[in-house]
This record gives sequence, C-alpha cells and structure tokens, in this order.
Amino acid sequence: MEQAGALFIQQANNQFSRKEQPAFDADKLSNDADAIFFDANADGLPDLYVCSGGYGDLVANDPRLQDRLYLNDGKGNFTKSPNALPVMNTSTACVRVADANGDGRPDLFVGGRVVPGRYPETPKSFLLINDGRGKFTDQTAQLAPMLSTLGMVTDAAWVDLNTDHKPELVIVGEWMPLTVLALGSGGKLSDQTSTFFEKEYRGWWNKLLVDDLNGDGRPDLVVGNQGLNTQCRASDKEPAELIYKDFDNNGKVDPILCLYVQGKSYPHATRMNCSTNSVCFATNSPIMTVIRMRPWPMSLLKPSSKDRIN
Ligand SMILES: [Ca+2]
Ligand SMILES: [Ca+2]
Ligand SMILES: [Ca+2]
Ligand SMILES: [Ca+2]
Repeated sequence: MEQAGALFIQQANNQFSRKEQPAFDADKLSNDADAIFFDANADGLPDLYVCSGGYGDLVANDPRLQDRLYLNDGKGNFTKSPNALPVMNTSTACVRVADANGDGRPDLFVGGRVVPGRYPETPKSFLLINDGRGKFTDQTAQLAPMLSTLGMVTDAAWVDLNTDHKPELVIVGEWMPLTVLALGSGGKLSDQTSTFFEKEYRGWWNKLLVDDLNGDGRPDLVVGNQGLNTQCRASDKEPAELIYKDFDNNGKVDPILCLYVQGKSYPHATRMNCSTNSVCFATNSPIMTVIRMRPWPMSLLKPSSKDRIN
C-alpha cells in the first residue's frame, strides 16, 4: 500500500532503470489495477491511462478510486492531465482502447470491478469518448447504458469477432455471463452475446485471452474461470449461489456464498463472512432468502429467465 507505480526505461546494456515520476508519486494512495499506453492527445507520443482499483480500506465513491491519465512529453516524463477524465470514483479493473465512434480518435472501455464495502453489488463500467485532444467524456448513458448494470468486470478485449472490420467488445467478470457487445453507428453498443454463443456462459471469470488458436484466421477466446482447486463446486444443476444483504446494518453488504452438498444448497461459511456473530446468525435465519442471485455457477450454465430475485 501507498507505493507508487513505477516506470522502467531500458538502457543500451539491456538493463532497466527506474525513471522518477513525481506524478505517479503524487497518486500513490491509489491502487493501480490496470494500465495501458496509447496516444490520447494525438501528438504521436504514447500516454498512460491507469485504473484505480481496490476494495479493502476504501469506501464507495472514495476519491482514491479516480482513474488517471498521464501525458508523455516524449522523453518518458509523465504529467497528469487535469480534467482529462470525468469523475469516476469506481473501483476499476481494466481499460481497453478502440475507436468506438469511428472518428479516428481512440476511445476507452473501462471495466468496473467492485463497489468497496458493497460486494457483490454491481459497479458502473464506462465508455469514454475522446475529443481527439485527450479529453474524455462519459457517454455510457447515451451509447452503452448496459454498462451501468453489467456486473463485476475483471477483463475485456476489443476484437473483431465477425470480420466486419469493427471491433466487438468481449467482457468477462465475476458471477456474470461472457458478454459480447457490438458497435453500431456513432459508437452505440448493443448486446450481441447470443449471436456468438449458443447458450449463456455464466462463471466466476477472471481472465480473457484472445488469439487464433487453430490457425483459421478467426479469433478464439480463452477464458479463465474459478477452477477446481478450491472447495467450491458448481454445475448447471447445482449452481453456486450468492445471497447478499447488509444483515447487521453496518452499511456494508454481507455476501454469503451457497454451494450444494448432497443435493441441497448450504451457506459456505468462511472465516471471512462469519467474522461477526450477527452474520452467522443471519445465515441460519429465514431472512437470507430476502435477496438472492442465481444461478451464478462457477462453471457453465444454461440461460435463466431471471438472474436476480429480490
Ligand atoms: Ca500523446
Ligand atoms: Ca473515437
Ligand atoms: Ca466486428
Ligand atoms: Ca481460430
């Protein structure tokens, strides 16, 4: 914690030396969750966008969650571009660059990871449109309203899945389906998941890798899931479920993971979610059915007509 990001420049002898960046030091209270170099202001020099993430010791809308854009002077010195980004005090996980609205200027998808203290409530994700001079406006509501309720995004990629020379946006996340959004005119995104997947693949997705694995010229996807090296097991028939509510009314959401054991779904009590007696009590009380998400499996699952029952 409180350690700034670092820039390492390679020297003629192949060694990397750290280059002082006062602008990074000034933002050391933020957790750097992801970053990307791209030319934001069209001066031919790569600039740097950094996602501010994290969960613990943060609160919802914490100013330390503001993402940052640093401009490059061409000598590897970065200065923060003030007012380049809208207010976005969201714990973000990934940033991906594409020209969404087709004006030749790079725009950004920024994936929201989590709401501090409120897991598993849905954070906002963003579509940020570049004015060409490195100033970005939040056009999520106009162009991609589904990003406000997408889920807890962990990874994403712009990739042309259908070879129409426009990138699709593939998004993965925790407790959410593999999602594909397609670009329409002016950068409007629409959900085209069912065009690319014959069923809904919900999972505890952590990572997305795009490559042409079978050499047919079409991009393939590798998506990392929770895996089997845990106590968690889930299937179409016996999905993992997450029940959540602020059971003890302390302003923080208490998520309770439920797993099937011998045909019945039980709370999977870990030391973390049973850290207070009240939460342990709540798991045994009927109130646990008040808020419920399902089917939320960690492996693959068939589509469900309703994801959330309030
Ligand atoms: Ca630049
Ligand atoms: Ca653009
Ligand atoms: Ca395409
Ligand atoms: Ca392929």
